[in-house]
Amino acid sequence: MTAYRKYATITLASLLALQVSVAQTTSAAPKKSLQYGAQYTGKRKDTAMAKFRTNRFGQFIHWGLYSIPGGIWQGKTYNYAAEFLKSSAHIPTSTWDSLQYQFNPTKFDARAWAKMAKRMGVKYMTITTKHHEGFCLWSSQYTNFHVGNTPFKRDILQELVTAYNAEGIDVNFYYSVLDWHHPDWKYDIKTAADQTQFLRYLDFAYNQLKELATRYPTVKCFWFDGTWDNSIKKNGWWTLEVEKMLKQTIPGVIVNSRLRADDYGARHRDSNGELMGDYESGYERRLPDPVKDLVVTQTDWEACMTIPENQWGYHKDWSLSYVKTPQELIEMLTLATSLGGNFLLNFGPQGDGAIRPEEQQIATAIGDWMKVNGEAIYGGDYAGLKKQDWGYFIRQPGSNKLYMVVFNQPLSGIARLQLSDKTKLLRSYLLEAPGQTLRWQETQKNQYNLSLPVLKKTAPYVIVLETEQGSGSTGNYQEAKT
Ligand code: H76
Repeated sequence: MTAYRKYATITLASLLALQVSVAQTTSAAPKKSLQYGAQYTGKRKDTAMAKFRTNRFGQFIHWGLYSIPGGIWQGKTYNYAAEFLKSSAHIPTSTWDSLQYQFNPTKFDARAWAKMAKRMGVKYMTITTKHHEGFCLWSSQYTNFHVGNTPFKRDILQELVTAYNAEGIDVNFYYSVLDWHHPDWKYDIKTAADQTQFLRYLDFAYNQLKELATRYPTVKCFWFDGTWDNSIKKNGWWTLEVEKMLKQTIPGVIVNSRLRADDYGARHRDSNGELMGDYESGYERRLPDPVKDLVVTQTDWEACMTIPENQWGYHKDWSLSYVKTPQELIEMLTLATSLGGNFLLNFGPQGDGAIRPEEQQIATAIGDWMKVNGEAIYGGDYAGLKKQDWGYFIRQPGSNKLYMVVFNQPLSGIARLQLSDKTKLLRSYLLEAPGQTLRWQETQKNQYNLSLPVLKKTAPYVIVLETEQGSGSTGNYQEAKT
């Protein structure tokens, strides 16, 4: 029996306790005393986290039994997320689970997937080891509901880890705590018997996570999902125990904020407002506002994004919602980088193991752009400057370069730059054509009009500003006297 179990009784008692204990500290705001809250404040400073942060661009992969029906059941198309088909079409668990015997993705080629990812320019890949349906992409010793018991038999997770790592791409594991297959899963805890049953589920999930961390030791991050139900909120102790166990098993491993709940059921941020886990993972199919949401720059964070509106698993019919263009996706990646966050772009491979042509085309288009402009993205960070009309500033820490990613080409051919009062402009050029220097003039204090290159193309482009920290202003402008 796992050692963490001792917390279970404490937690059951705290469930019933109505009184919230508040410990007064010497600081102005009273802090609640928490056993299961944030473990530290601010950003992690170790090299594993620095690697995660400099990766910036990742590939999300949703693959499971839901990839076989692809959003269509008994001739009827369901527009809701394809990986939710069991729920949307009210399919009984035993019927759904028998898809296991149809799972035979003969076109699956882990090396081809990894090559496509490499070409697209991602530095990490996050794979659904188990989604809400409960089906495992590895041969888990804790359930029979796994890929080893399909006609395909092969350990898909191992093949993916090997192939992606061989391309130099980090692999992260998505794990859904919510589980539609396991008989002991519960959405809420109302009685002691509920808790007893749910503890069996929590043991199962804990054991699976330990198994994943032990069997696939190169995993860099665990990406938890399906943790929003009351059952988990009432067992915040378990989320901390999982975080600790994973970190003990794999030094440096990263855990997203979505796993965590504290003593009072607060999620992502604890009852004192501190981020739990290592990075904020609440941005799903949306991005922070680059003007209003600057608070994101104070922690590490990652946004995950679908290509259609809300399809993660493979859906056969992409005509049912708006499908984002490569340029929109590149802008999202740039926006995320400019606010110090990562961008995780989702792919839903087909039930036969092939990747749909639309996704391949998007990957190619993004890869073409990244090949030329990736220097601005990888390792890029918040520049501490106001959002400007032409696009996004990105800072490269430890370098004297500021990058401008231009999405809105001014008709005037002139971009207005507001730099900080200590930034002196030395040289400016198009990233693609470093030999050709661009001209600028200071028009107000630390505000410059930069003459953009005349370009025939319509794609976003990057301008490099070589700078020096010192006195920013040239003084060559005249202020009005009023
Ligand atoms: C709701 C929900 C889940 N969270 C996203 C990241 C997908 O996995 C979706 O199925």
